[in-house]
Amino acid sequence: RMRARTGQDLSLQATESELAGPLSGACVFIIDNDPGSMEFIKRGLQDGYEVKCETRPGRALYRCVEEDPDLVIVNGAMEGMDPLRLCSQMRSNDHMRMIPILLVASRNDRRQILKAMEIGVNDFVETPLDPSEFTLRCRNQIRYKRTSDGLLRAMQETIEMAATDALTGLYNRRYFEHHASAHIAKAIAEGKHLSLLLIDVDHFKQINDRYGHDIGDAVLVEFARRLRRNVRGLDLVCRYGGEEFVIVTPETNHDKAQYVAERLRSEIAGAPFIVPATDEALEITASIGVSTLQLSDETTGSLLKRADLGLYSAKNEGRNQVRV
Ligand code: GH3
Ligand code: MG
Ligand code: MG
Ligand code: MG
Repeated sequence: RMRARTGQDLSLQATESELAGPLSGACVFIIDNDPGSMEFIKRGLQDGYEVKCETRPGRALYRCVEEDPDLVIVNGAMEGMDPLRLCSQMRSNDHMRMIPILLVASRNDRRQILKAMEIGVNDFVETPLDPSEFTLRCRNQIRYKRTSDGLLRAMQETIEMAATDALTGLYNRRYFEHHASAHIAKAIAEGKHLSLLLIDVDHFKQINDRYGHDIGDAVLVEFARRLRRNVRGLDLVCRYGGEEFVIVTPETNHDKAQYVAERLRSEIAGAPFIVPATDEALEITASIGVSTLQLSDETTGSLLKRADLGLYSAKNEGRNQVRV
């Protein structure tokens, strides 16, 4: 059995109990505007499912998105409406794309079955229902849904991990390199301002040397937190390298960028960093180089280069300062 990082079960193989019984906790949503046949379908399901029903076809799509079931069963013999139109709407709904649909079709309606499969209905059973076949087809669809849910979650986690710095939780350099250029291109296209801040912890090597690498790490975590808390949601905050950070601030001109940088500098220097599990309070400072979009051929590289020159001056002129 394959397990993702968080330990959730990807169910790539079924255990024997899963093959024999219902998949525990699975939610099945039945759509049928006839209470009698609805009851009949419901009774055909194995115990152990959480069963939800909707008799008003006009509400079915909305309810389904809300309930987010593991399987939708649609009675193909509903009176006064087109069940396949409903299936087709569900199939093209963004929130329902991954939810399997099983059609209960009449044995003599081959055209409906073919049409249903064309629309993307996942499976069908014919009336009169064969209870064992109904059970198995439901379970197969639910198991398939669970497997794809697990894979999707694992994939989302992987994407998130690939973009994130594990220590600080900020975006990493890879993410920065992918997205900074898009921010710049957008600013140029829309004629908007944009600035970049390059931030480096002062004498960080001494922190490591004096207090150890773990304390150094804790300082970086708190440092990142102070950066994040003192910029806007639309600013791109990244850990660029060891003790070096970069922030892209859209819609921010030269003066405003300097103001933001100065605020960050004072948020770092203004209050000591408390070392966890000791009473030690560390005075941390940072130097910041700022650059602002000037030319229409500006790139991430040219902005970084100018910010780096500012950072170099800030270091040379005594650290704990902002330079452009
Ligand atoms: P300056 O003021 O000139 O920037 O001096 P500095 O000591 O900060 O700069 P230097 O580049 O000499 O040292 C950076 C140090 O950061 C060296 C490296 O061991 C440390 N470092 C880099 N990444 C990490 C990390 O993830 N954790 C810890 N604890 N230290 C790190
Ligand atoms: Mg440094
Ligand atoms: Mg250095
Ligand atoms: Mg450095």
